[in-house]
Amino acid sequence: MPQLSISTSFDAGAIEVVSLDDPNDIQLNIRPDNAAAFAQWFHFRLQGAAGLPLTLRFLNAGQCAFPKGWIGYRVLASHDRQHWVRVDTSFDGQVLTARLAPDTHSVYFAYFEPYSYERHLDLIGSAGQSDPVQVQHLGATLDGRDMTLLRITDAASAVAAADKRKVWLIARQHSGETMAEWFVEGFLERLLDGDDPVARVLLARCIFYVVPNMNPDGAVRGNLRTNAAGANLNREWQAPSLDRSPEVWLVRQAMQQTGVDLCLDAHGDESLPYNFVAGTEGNPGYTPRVAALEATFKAAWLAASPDFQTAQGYGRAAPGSANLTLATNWVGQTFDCLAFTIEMPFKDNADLPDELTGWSGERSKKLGASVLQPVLAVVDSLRPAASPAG
Ligand code: GEM
Ligand code: ZN
Repeated sequence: MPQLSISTSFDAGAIEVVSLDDPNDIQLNIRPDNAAAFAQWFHFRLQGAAGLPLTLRFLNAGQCAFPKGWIGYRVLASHDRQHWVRVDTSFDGQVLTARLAPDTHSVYFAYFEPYSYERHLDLIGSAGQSDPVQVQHLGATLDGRDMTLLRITDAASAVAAADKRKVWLIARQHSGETMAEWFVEGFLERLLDGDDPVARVLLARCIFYVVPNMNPDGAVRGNLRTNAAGANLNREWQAPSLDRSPEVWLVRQAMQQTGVDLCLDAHGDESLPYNFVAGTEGNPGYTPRVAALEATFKAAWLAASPDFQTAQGYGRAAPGSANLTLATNWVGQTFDCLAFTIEMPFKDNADLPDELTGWSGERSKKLGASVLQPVLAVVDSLRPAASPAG
């Protein structure tokens, strides 16, 4: 009988092994976040199975945080940790089953294409080499990791800093939504491309504030949704605390220092196989001005990327019903500004599926690059024109 082994001792490693005795019936459980009940993220390495027909059964899939997320979902696998492909997967309402015959004795599995902390540090390192970028330290997380903010603008622009629009992009409050940090990577690559005319115009008219990873502790711990203390950061924005949600506390403090004219909060959605946005229509302070900006932004994104759509999403919130503990709602309400939650799928874009990869890191990067177009479409109307003096 072949000697199989499973390991998770690496960045975002997470699985519980029930039985490895039979390659055709590998039994696993998806484990919860370290200090919260949310369970959906998995990432592990299987060794010793080259050429064997494998069946992996995730026994507790039906009890995970988002069981509907398994309907139409396909597990990701990689031999080299760089290239990830979808494998044959089924879900019977309780058990998620994946079947494959790996080519090599080492194969990784993950809920979505991982984005490692080392890659996060490399992203900051490479961005910091560009003239428009200032790398700023906001403070430490509970596990002692850096909360890093990138301040990005063309300092030589004729537009005075005080007149530049403050555009915030935060990502990965929910650490298992790794597509969010892939999105930021693509956004930054285009924004820092000196040959890109849209990027050049935006850097002249805006100051961008980018937080590539809002939840580095949860990311390394292999949490789906929460930080080291078990806090769902996207429910902490009304009253963050340094001892439970320092990540939000530090970013909120920075926003209050800089001001916000547009805020984008990048996430992933377990169930809906689409890219979409959720706005602030449920906020008590929602106005026709913000509604018009939302329409312009969405129309421009539709024109810029066939991977974006507005037909599917969370639906409109009733007036005044918004939960102001969510980043997008709190920022929109506090700064009377345009603010969106951006959602990408763990599954695929059902309107434009890719049989081999489904939704992927690379496609998230392309979507992140495309969002510069809707930002350009609204940048000159984010605030009402100043009335003439006198
Ligand atoms: C979501 S944001 C929830 C927004 N819901 C509606 N109806 N606008 C969350 O935090 O639960 C973001 C995410 O995790 O993807
Ligand atoms: Zn999220």
